[in-house]
Amino acid sequence: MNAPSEHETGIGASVRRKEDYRFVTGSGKYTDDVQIPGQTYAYFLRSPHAHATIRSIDTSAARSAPGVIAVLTGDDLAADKVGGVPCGWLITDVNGQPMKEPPHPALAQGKVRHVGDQVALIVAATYLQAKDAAELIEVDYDALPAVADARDALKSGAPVVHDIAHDNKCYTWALGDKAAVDATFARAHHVTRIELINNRLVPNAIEPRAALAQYNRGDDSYTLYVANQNPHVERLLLTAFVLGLPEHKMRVIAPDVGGGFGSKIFLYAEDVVLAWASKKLNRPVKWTAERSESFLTDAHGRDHATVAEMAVGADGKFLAMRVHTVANLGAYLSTFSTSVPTILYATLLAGQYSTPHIYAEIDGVFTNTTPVDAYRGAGRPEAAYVVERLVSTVAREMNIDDVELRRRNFITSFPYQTPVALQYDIGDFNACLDGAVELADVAGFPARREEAKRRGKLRGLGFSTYIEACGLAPSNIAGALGARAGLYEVGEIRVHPTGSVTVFTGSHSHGQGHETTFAQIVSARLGIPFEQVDIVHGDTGRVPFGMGTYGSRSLAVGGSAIVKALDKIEAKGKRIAAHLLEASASDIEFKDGKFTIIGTDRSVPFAQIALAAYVPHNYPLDKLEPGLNETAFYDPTNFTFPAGAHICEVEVDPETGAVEVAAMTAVDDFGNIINPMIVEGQVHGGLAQGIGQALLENCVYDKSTAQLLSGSYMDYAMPRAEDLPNFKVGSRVTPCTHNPLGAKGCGEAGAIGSPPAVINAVINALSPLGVTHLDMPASPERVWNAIQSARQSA
Ligand code: MCN
Repeated sequence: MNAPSEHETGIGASVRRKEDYRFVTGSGKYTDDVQIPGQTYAYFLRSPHAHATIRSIDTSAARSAPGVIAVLTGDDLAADKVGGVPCGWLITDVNGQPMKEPPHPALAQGKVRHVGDQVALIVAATYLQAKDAAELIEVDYDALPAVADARDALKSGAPVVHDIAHDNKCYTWALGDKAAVDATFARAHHVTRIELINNRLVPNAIEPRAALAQYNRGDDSYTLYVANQNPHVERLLLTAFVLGLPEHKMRVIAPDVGGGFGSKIFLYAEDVVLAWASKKLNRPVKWTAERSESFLTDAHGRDHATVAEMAVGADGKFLAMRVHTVANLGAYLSTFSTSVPTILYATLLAGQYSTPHIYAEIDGVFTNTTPVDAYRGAGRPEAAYVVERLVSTVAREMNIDDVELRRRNFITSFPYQTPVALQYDIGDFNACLDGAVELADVAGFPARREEAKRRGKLRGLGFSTYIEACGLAPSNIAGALGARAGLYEVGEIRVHPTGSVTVFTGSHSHGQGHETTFAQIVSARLGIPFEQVDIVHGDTGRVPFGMGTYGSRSLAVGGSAIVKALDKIEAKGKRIAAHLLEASASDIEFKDGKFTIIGTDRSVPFAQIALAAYVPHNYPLDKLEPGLNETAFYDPTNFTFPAGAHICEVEVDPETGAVEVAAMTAVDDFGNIINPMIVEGQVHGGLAQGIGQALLENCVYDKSTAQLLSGSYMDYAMPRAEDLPNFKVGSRVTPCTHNPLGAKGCGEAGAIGSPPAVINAVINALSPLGVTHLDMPASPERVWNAIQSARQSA
């Protein structure tokens, strides 16, 4: 299964993933696989109410249940002065005031605010003993009125989630020139207005969240194994913000992690409680979520309600765009929750278009629901959905062809400064659209539509030309926008005396294949076999520092840090080679794995330089230190801007409302590509998630009780293979202008571009009946109802 060395392994080669050997043979090591002598098991008693005052908690019976070691509550946490779970990103309100940042105790103190809120920790010798004992805990709740929908939460008289405030608004945030937008709308030839719901999603990684905390009494330190995408940030928040410890007193290890899709970037309340309990009990404490807990407590995604308008000229040119979004933040502020509907959403509302004026206003709102945070795409799918639904609605209302309208409004000259803060460095939107139109055989669509009609089916074609900002982010920009940590990345390369290499990266791989693609970069540059490069990630005890993986940043930022470290190795290698070859370092070039005196055939291979670096007598020690290890940080000067064109073709059965995705085409521009097969796999995964959101997935709360109604796979429909067609995937390349690899991110694109393409296709199919709007997911029931009401009003 390991890629054989005789195969091409350089940059651009479709090398098979070296980590897959471990995964398909069951040799992976996930958090739940870690066993520490003396470890105990944790179970969390969670609130059955969405909103309630806790009058009392009686833990006496549970404490004496078999196997129970301890039962701890919010009072114990408060007595030990353990801080609340912090938010990682501060937002400034439109009136210049900071957002409301209510406390988030890791175990409820006085009140519970969503179903699943943590009320008590039970630690026992076995997991089942802990779970059984939880049933013996008597909690006297005084149920309070609850609110689940963010728009309801803004109404006067709505239940207020946090006592620190009179209402549920966390912030109102705005971007763009409102006066210019309003003035343009006043004189527009045509105005299109749509109202959209971006449906709430549950992340559903295959591996549930898990953590195992160990306190080491000997040196007063902690080791935390945790299924996490971001171990250094987890450590920073947990030590500095919550436990009040110096960072070096905690080692966070995120071993193999079975998918995250954003939901494992955050510091969760469970991690805080486990770390604290491990010291209090002086025993390792392990917890692995059950699937029903994942539904209730993994941070959810999306949940926007938006009104969007486009002002258009008689020639179909976009003149101005106005957007108002109500974003559900849930009951507490999860680590990046505040940045998702603001910085990551509103800044993408220009899409691929040269709309001169844009104004967006966002209300971030507390409700009695699970916290909402980043989920594959994080803000950017929401933006693409608004823009692309709006554009296709303009096309229909003004009777302009979908492709033609997009072309008329595309940005064609770069760099391009959008009216919503971002500066796109490069792109070729026409090239991706041309490619997709050809691959999807758009020309043949009318014939396919006619043929479907003869079978009694409605066929539709939907377009989406999206852009996203990846490679998060320039630290200074992120800092100015409220981030509490820098967003650079680090790469350390250790060259061993035999010339093999270990790379320590601050990025984290939990399915994206970094062990393969990063090894491709290093082996190609140093001219050493692919098998001689190992990648280490996910351990604060081994990797010098890191900002983790999210926002499709690992290659563009983490990969670039590795390239910078390679630059340093090459520079030092030249000095060693110069000494060995008795030449000047400026006369040495490094190519094809050899250091050569330029213009001669006198050269030394990399492996010989590596050995020489460890043999101090070969060169003056006072001039050059032994070894060939280098570390570099990379902080990008801009985001990267992957973009593409997605075209979906659907067939709708008007009798049942069932939608079949007949074809899905994606032509994307990810800049230079390291491994086309891995990139295609990333696109496939994203498309599956995007189609899942558009047609199947929906996280539903009861409006008045705020109970989660879709809390299991019986009620929450994940896409399965039979729901998906064979994807048609293509690529166009405009290399990123500012990172050394010329690469842009690919990990989220599929989930960003596809939902609007799918819904535009369904509306296109139903438009002959007069249907003009549908919300996601376009379930058979929704589609059937839309057909019936269109027929009735016809
Ligand atoms: N790559 C490449 N050439 C490019 C771009 C990327 O060869 N031009 C390769 C990279 O080297 C890497 C992979 O493609 O092996 C993805 O790279 P990148 O786009 O940098 O994304 P990240 O590695 O930072 O992954 C994060 C991204 C996000 S934000 C989510 S959410 C997501 C995703 O990736 N979660 C995933 N893909 C996932 N895939 C799996 N299996 N599981 C998840 O949880």
